[in-house]
Amino acid sequence: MFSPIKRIAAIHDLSGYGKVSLTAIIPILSSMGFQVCPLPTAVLSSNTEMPGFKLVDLTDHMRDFIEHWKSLNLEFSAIYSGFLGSHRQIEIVKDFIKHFWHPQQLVVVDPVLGDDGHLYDSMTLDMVSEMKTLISQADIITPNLTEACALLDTRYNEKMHESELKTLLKALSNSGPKIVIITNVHKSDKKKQTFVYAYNKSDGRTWKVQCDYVPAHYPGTGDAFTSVLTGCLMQGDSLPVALDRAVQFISTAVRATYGHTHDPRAGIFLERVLPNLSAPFRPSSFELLEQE
Ligand code: PXL
Repeated sequence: MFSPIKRIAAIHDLSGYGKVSLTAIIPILSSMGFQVCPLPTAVLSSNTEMPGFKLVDLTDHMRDFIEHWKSLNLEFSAIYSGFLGSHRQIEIVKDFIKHFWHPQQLVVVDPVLGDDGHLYDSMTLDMVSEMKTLISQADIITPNLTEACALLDTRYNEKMHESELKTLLKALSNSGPKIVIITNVHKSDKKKQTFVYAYNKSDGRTWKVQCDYVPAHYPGTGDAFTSVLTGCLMQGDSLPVALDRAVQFISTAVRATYGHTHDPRAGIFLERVLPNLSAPFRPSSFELLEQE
């Protein structure tokens, strides 16, 4: 079915409070000019960092929803998945991509599995194996360092040397994705800096972008980062420009939130910075590391 607006299937949970998943993804990609079609995996009262959250799992309804979309002959310019709650949900996403895939499409998989060297409590080794097969169907993946190591069965080391990071990037791209982006990387010599590394298999170039350090953790910044990155690439930006715009957006959002007296578990004040997505781009920190 023809659409004058590019459509994105977003397979994520909907958390009523605390800016994560669909409540971050929809406003970001809508304000960048895309029509987001959410396929919710679960509905939660809040993100899982808020104590006492309530959850309704929608796994049993996802296939029915997908059948309806098939009957409408929907086409998507992008498919974007994030946190998935079970082995079955990962299988459903794999089947979704197989059915709705077409050559001009961008398939973005954020393989949410863990952070800081540990898998999240809800993740099983079985889900890690299933995630390995899901990333093989993606064009772009955005693991953090913990997830990159888990997907490659490599020991996590918080302060990896740049040469080891390049090995991880290439090993992950060998499993399928054209673009591999590893977020949240700390450097051994500079404690208070984090970086994003990216490898583009199509031109053999590796990029590094430096992120501002703020001593606070806000859930949902990964979802916001991958959403801005996806939107920028779909708007026609090059990979380094898309990375730079996404990093700058998150950094501004975190700074806009940090000065307030605010429970960080509730996430960033996204609405304060959404208009920045329409601002002219000013390159800041991207750096070419290597070209094969
Ligand atoms: O991707 C972040 C995320 C997604 N979904 C839920 C979450 C979080 C982070 O806390 O709680 C339900």
